[in-house]
Amino acid sequence: MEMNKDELISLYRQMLLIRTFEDKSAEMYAKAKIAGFLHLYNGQEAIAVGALSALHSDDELVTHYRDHGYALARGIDSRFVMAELYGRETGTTGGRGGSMHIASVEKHFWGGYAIVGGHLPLAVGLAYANVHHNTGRIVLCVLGDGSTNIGTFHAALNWAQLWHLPVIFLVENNMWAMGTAISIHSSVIEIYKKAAAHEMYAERVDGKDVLAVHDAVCKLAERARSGEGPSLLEAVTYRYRGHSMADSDVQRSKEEINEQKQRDPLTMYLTNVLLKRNLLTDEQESQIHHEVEAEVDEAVAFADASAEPALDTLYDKIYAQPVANMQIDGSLIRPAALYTGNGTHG
Ligand SMILES: Cc1ncc(C[n+]2csc(CCOP(=O)(O)OP(=O)(O)O)c2C)c(N)n1
Repeated sequence: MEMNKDELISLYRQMLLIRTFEDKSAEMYAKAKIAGFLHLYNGQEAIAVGALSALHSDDELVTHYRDHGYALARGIDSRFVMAELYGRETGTTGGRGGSMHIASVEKHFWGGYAIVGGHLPLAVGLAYANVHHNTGRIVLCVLGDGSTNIGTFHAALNWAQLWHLPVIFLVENNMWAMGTAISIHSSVIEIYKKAAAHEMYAERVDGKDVLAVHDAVCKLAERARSGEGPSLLEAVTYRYRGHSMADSDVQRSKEEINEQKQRDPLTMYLTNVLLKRNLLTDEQESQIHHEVEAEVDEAVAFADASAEPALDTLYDKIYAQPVANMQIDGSLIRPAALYTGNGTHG
């Protein structure tokens, strides 16, 4: 898919937004504004931006827990994403999910998932449902290299291939699964080769090159849409930060991290594409920086000003009925509206 000048500049803006958002999230985590787990996406931005720019905005998306970049690249308002990290009622899932569970029904983003590989069968189900209802939509399922060692990986690939479902399994190979290097956790280092066990079409791409990712996903999306079935794309990348904010990151050497930063996806795209082709001036670039920083500051201000969910809504939007009404901090917590049949939630 050929992109015009504005679209090419937009790829850079999106990557910069993700990086700036992630840096700000780390800062807010350190200030204890954000609690729980926080897995940041620094270094991997070109994959989410390249992949989603190759899909229709209503194609189905389901990801692992490293999901903020996908939410932003899908066009979810950064204020609502930040508010979700803060656990506020204005967040994407009303503050219930937090960092690992950003989701938006409206944007066909069915969520980040915390259970490694747990979302792969869901992606197969989504693809099956879309074929059944003849929607023309395809599914992008994002996972990490470590997730390809888990049973659901093979179960999902098997069914997707057997039923020729329109799903792209996008593996972000950032060389590490938590603190375990790929050479220690996987018998196959070139992850795309694992698809061969299911006779599934697979490719490997430079995950730091946003245009290469875009082109690869365009091709695989076309295959899926024209009934040629599923595929697996391995995007080779690197994450700059530890596994999560709780990780002291002692397993990786400083030399390795610094070497990886020499091929930074944002810098490479800015220098080798936008500036080289005269699509952007230095002034326009610094203007984009200012705009992005202002947007992220606004997201933080919005989250700060948002309320926490009211305690008496604790059981709203859940599937199981609590055993009985209970008291927390002197407040009566009532069963979910879903079960009393008088609410709008569920
Ligand atoms: C079923 C399951 N087992 C273990 C964990 C703990 N865990 C969380 S992330 C992770 C590593 C996943 O690595 P990878 O798939 O490469 O993704 P990355 O974090 O590198 O993006 C593990 C083992 C989990 N969340 N779920």
